[in-house]
Amino acid sequence: MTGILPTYQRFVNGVPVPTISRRSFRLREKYLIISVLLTFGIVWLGASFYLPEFKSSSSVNDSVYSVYKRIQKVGPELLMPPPLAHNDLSNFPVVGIVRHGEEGDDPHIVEDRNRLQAKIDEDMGMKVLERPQFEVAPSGSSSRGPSKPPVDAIEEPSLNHNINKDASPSGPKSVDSSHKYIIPVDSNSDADVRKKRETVKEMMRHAWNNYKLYAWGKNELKPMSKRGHLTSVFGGGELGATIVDGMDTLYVMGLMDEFREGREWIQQSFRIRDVDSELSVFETTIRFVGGLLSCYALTGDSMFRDKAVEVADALLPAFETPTGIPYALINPSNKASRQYHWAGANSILAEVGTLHLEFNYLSDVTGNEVYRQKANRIREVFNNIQKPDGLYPNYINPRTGQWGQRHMSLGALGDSFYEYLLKAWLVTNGEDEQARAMFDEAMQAALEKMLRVSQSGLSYLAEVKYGRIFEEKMDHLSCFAGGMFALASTSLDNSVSERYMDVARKLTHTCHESYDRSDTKLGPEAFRFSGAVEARAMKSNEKMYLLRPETFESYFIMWRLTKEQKYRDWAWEAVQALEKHCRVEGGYTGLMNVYHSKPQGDDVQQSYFLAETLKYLYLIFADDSLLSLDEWVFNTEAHPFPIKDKNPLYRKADKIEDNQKP
Ligand code: DMJ
Repeated sequence: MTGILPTYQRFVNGVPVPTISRRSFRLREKYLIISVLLTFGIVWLGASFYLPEFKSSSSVNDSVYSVYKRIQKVGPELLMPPPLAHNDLSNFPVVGIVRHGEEGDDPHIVEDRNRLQAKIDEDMGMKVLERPQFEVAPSGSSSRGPSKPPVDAIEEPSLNHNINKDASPSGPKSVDSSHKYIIPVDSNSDADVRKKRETVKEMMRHAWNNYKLYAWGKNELKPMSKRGHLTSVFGGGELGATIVDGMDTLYVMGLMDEFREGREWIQQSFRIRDVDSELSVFETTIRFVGGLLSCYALTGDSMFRDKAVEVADALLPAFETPTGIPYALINPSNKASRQYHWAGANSILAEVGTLHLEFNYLSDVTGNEVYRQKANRIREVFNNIQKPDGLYPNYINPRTGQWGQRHMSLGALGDSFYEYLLKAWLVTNGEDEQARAMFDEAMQAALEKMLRVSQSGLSYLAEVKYGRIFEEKMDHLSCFAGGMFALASTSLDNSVSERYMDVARKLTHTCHESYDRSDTKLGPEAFRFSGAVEARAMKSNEKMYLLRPETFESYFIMWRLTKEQKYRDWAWEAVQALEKHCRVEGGYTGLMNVYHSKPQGDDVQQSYFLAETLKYLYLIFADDSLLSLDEWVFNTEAHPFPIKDKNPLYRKADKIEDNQKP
């Protein structure tokens, strides 16, 4: 029998010597074995104690795999390339779809460059919130007051919500600051409508939860690559644009746990003053100031108002120009501002003309007039300047106050300027008469110069340059116009009201056609009317669908004002198309080509998808008392603003608070 340790044949000078076998260890060997065993035991005990996952794991392989999965999740963030240099032209593409920070095959960079090149070519010639109270309104209550929720029956089609300043001369009593918007109970809609509304709510949850999982605190989500998306309109930093933009949608849907987590992030982490890169004055106003002010109106939580003040204050240096018309971009940290490279010395009409609602309301809720003064100075320039053919060109030089290129559009670069003329009048309950007069004059000119009818009878808004039709093309962005004309029609009874409603119906129909004529049933970024082609995109960069809301915005307004079932039906078609083509495991993506039956995604979940697209779709299947058009005006990013003297949640400040003094 051999011993425990191996025996070796030993040689001495090449001659084998006899081996001696042993049955026991020497003392030194025993010490060695005991100390090896002791060390092993201590290491095992330590690992079990400090690494619970190691202990609980069924095998060591599982633990290693779970660590690998975590690194894989973090990986793309670590590998994300740094933002490009500020003066890189590719960072500043066309307004509304600006992106930067991601090179290579990001379709938006390619798209932006194409659009930019095209434009250049063209223009060279709370406290913790309580859950909303889902109460049934006491009988006899009105549908108007926020504390007196719902209605007994869906109202008859009403074209009569005309501004009536005499209705409440002193206005409703304002409410104390703890008063919150109460979501009205919808006791009227049938099971089918409720199911559709719940579908949209579930879409919001899917968009929010995936943003939370993969991009929390970043501006937007890349739903296919499951990571944050950098956008130059927000300076490429981490301002949580999706959180701020999506908050009021969460609130009106009653998603209060999500609302609370968003509020927590805004209070703890949203700090615009620290941003050391360039933000778009316009986008920051409509999404951040607008979103925060809506949350303030809905909840009375002063944290939202104070954050809105921080944002607006960070933008103010951009207004230091000879005319008061702001530059396009501002760096909050060093206060430097400048224009987009592609716009030369000019500011953009739709940008500088879309600050009025936010800046005026901010002055009202803080008592600080500085914001109103900024907005009014811009208004005065536009009121006094000579308008070629009664229209407003898309470019204006803030140093000279002179127009740039005489290119006019109700789509990109022009759109929301016109929208805000109407809404400034609506939200002041008719007080801002100048705005309504400017709106009506501009629309007279627009209908005369831009409104065209195709061979098959589709009405559309073409683009005008130097007084002539420039392109027989309508942007998806201009599809908000159906809703705008309808609001203009029903809010004032005058000689053009009927015409406005007729145009509203026709434009909304055309925008629906642009959806219906695609394989995905989602509408292209722009569509043309040229010979046999009608309401279809022709160029590849026009075939994208960027999760935009404008068409649904018009369906919503048309539904509320006419009660024609087709608008709900069209909205439901859109919901189904979004679910079929845009929904991915990690959220919702835009599409590269709406004419493909299986289109490639653009891998961006836009913040306005939560702020606007899903909000309008939800409201279409909700009762009219939810954000009633009699009490609320939606800013251009679908953030609801209370109507002065009509909505008790207006929350006008009594006096300038110390921390709000200039
Ligand atoms: C939104 O940010 C706003 O509606 C803006 O006025 C223009 N476009 C986008 C959505 O398409």
